[in-house]
Amino acid sequence: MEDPVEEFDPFENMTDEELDAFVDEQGDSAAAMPVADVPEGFHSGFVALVGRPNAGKSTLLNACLGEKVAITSPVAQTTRRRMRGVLNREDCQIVFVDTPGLHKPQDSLGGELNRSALMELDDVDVVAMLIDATKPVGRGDAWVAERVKKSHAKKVLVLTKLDLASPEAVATQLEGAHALMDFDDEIVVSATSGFNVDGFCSLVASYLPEGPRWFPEGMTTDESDEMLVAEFVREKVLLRTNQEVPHAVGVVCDSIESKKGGRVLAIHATILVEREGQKGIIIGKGGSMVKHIGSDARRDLERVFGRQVFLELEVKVSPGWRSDVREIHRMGYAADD
Ligand SMILES: Nc1nc2c(ncn2[C@@H]2O[C@H](COP(=O)(O)OP(=O)(O)OP(=O)(O)O)[C@@H](O)[C@H]2O)c(=O)[nH]1
Ligand SMILES: [Mg+2]
Repeated sequence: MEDPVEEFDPFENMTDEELDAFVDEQGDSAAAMPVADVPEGFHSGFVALVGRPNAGKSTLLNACLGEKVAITSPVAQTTRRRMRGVLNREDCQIVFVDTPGLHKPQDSLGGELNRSALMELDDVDVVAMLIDATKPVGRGDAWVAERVKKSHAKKVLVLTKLDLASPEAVATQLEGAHALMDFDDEIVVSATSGFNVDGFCSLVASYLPEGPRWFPEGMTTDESDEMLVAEFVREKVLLRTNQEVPHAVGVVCDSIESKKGGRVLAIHATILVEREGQKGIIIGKGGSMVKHIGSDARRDLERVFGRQVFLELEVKVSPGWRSDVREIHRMGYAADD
């Protein structure tokens, strides 16, 4: 697949001034209320994971939490919403903020994805800028770095996918990253092998101020159940389809009903595509594709909710939804949702 970042032109759809003004306008969107007393010397704060699409942000978030809350896939622009994941340790609470990959926007949806990532830069204590060890540092990274530089947060360089890179490649990537900007710290990780994942958590924790718990201890993510359903279904679509289909798909969870005395959840979700042909691909021969997507998603949802799940999926066409701001809001992919 063509990497949209390679032909990156930041001036095409948004000027720097427009982006800066937007980020300034956002104010303290990460503000949360303290929820519990904590021992003296307790540290807490917010850590944004930013970078180009596919850099490994969501995979690193899941690895840090030891639990899958964010969807991941080889398709660029998998993440469409800012999502918080909470890591509780004895002496600190780290609130990770996963963001959509920063990229050249092709439509209204792309613009919203960039905005929701950029909104986080000034509202956090630490910005972790992820760079893929296997993809040469390029204009896309330079553009991200320009934004990161302006944040008042501590800046940590995270070179990801170490398991896929030779020591020489790592050295070249670090050199390329150092040329982009000055970082306060850096670390090399592999989220899939687990290498340095704890080290990354400890590193960012060391930059957090003393503070309260912002979220209750049992809470791992601030996503609603409906949004988790929609995202897990979308992930399965991304993993089973290719070419233009993954980007044309949006998922809405219509209902979640508790049945059989709470032992079963009956869930209905709608998969939206832009064209009839895409609908045919999602449904598949004799309904085989949608059946696979449903059973893949059901397995994940049963794990997430700890209950048996009946998942009903419907496929609908919503022509050009990615250019329709109302539809983008309805699906929950807008920056301020
Ligand atoms: N081998 C290897 N693959 C990784 C690692 N981290 C992420 N990946 C893979 O890289 C791909 C992209 O990972 P994501 O976590 O979805 O990337 P992202 O930065 O969240 O991407 P967007 O949401 O599109 O911005 C997936 O196929 C992951 O499995 C890693 O440490 N090692
Ligand atoms: Mg992601």
